[in-house]
Amino acid sequence: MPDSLPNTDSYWMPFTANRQFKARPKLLVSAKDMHYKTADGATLLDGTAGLWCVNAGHSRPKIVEAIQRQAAELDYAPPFQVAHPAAFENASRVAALLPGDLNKVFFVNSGSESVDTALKIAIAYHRVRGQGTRTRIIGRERGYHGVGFGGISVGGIPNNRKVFGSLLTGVDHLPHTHNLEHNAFSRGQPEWGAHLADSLEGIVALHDASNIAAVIVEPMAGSTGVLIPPKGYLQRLREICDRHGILLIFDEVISGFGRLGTAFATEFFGVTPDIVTCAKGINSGTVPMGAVIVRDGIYDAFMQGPPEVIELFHGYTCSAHPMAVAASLATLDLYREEGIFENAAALSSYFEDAVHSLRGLPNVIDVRNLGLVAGIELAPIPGKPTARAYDVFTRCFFDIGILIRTTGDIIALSPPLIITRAQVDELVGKLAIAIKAAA
Ligand code: PXG
Ligand code: PLP
Repeated sequence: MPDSLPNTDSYWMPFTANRQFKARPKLLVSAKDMHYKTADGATLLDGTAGLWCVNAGHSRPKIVEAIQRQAAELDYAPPFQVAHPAAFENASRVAALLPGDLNKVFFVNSGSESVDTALKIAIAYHRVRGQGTRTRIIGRERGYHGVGFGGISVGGIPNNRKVFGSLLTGVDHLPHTHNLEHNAFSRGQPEWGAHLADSLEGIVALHDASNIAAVIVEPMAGSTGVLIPPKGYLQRLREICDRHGILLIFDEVISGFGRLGTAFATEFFGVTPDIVTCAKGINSGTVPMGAVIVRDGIYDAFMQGPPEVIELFHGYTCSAHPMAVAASLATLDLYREEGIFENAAALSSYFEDAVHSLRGLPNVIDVRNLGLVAGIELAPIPGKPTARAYDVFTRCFFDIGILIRTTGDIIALSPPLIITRAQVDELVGKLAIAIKAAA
């Protein structure tokens, strides 16, 4: 360990086994393009785009300079009853990446805030239209929608919910779509499982459509272990929501900004929701930022009362923060100038072949992929769930030179979208070594 090791006492780390971490810290000290440097001086190939967010690659000069310039020029501007011009441009640029009438953009600072904002907008929308009984929200098992009370309520990850009391009331859950018996080692979208969307009809029958505001799902679930929607599944959810006047929310915090080779997953799947949440890739993870994009009709429904009355009592001190906005505009420029989404699309079948070469390695019970995302599921060590994947993760960090992400016994790969074929080979080749070496 270097002499510069910090005193780790005060920092309560998020989603971390703090005592395990502090016994042997994994510290990152710098980053450039596809690589991190650790405090030990090692170089790691970034297989996770930080945490699914650094889509343009690390410390890109264009983004860095935009942030520096903005900090010197206008460090902060209040977002309530006042604004700065670039916020409007940023909203237009984000809206232009979405299809149809998804045109109105509400800025927030994280994916969690984007989810809570979307849920509040959905409930308030029905109320301003005189359908105030529509308050229930339907999420999905194994869904991840951040850590706000709204997000964990509609989310479906037991550990994120179980110690936090009664949560939001009036929430129900669809079944998740993950099924190894039918779909193990699928390439791209699995064939089996569209019918799982039909359970929404059962939930509607139980609660009555007049009480349901919205359904929220990740079009491709990332954080919970890379769950790829079966062919036809999202289309069917859309149809059922339409039939019953229920808003469909796509949580695109991970799938937005090129991860699947299109700007958003809504384009990839050809299914248009009513509300989209996003964050992370909006400025390549450089400054905290998120957004909620709604259809014109939703915004218009709020613009009815006297014009001097605030239409939505909601917002954050740092909504459309100048630094986040500057970073976002520079990032969107870079995505376009360098064809970064197109690179993701062009590489996705090469990436698919590479990750499926891991089939047959010890304990690998599934490989699944879409765009530049892959999930490699390992059989748990009996009685010690998560230990095997954590062992792979630690070997990768300290011995092998790649950064991966694990959740449970599932390894997730989601590299920056500037990755090259040679780097895909390196990432998957090194991961294979780690899987073979692990317990
Ligand atoms: N929705 C989705 C679909 C996400 O993936 C959030 C909301 C929350 O975003 P914030 O910015 O509040 O963290 C996310 C975040 C993982 C992992 O291990 C993934 C996320 C966050 C933390 C860990 O894969 N995604
Ligand atoms: N708590 C207090 C005491 C506040 O004054 C504020 C905002 O003014 C908040 C929480 C909310 O902070 P933010 O707007 O950054 O979400």
